[in-house]
Amino acid sequence: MKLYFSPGTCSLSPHIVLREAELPFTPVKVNLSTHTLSDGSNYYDIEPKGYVPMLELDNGQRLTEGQVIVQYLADQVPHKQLIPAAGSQERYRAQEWLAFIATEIHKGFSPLFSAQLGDEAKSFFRTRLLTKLEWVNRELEAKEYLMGNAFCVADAYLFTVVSWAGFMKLDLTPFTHLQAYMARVSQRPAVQQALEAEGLKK
Ligand SMILES: N[C@@H](CCC(=O)N[C@@H](CS)C(=O)NCC(=O)O)C(=O)O
Repeated sequence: MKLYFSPGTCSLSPHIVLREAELPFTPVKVNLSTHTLSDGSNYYDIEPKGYVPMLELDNGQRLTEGQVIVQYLADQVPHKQLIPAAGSQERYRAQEWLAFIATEIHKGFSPLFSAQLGDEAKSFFRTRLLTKLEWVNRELEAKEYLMGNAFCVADAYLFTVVSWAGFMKLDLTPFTHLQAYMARVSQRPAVQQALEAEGLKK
């Protein structure tokens, strides 16, 4: 398999999951400023939406959408229990988290990265995003991970997007449970390996 990624972006989530799953893969770095690969090829010719992450399977099929990619990966290694079994009530719970992270948190950050938006607009989006994170913080009060006491692929995704908070002037200090959670997830060996491989280790 090949993972098309760009360091520190949302592709860190499937990168972490690949390492949690101990699945062999080849990372392919995408320059998102130019949408090119290191050999100069146009990324839009490979992924017409121009987004990372993209997973290329050994049979040549290409999968996009981070929340789908991480479920595919987890389903390849059921013994690792990275997500509840398909069809179970708990699986829908995990999907509920993945969808919330994708639509409310991941895409909640997007306006903050915009070069077009001014400070006033960004302040509006920052406040809105903080209300979502406040809810997540409350959810984490009595849990180690989003699904309870076991790490799940949704944790790789939440960790990835919340790690952008520092760059975006989001003050997480009131969110003590979320902060403890971020520290907990960051200590996982697979997370450390992924951060190291992407050149993100402090
Ligand atoms: N819907 C996609 C969105 C992925 C996405 O937003 N990727 C960003 C990086 S975090 C990207 O590739 N941006 C490049 C661009 O907008 O051209 C998913 O959930 O996987």
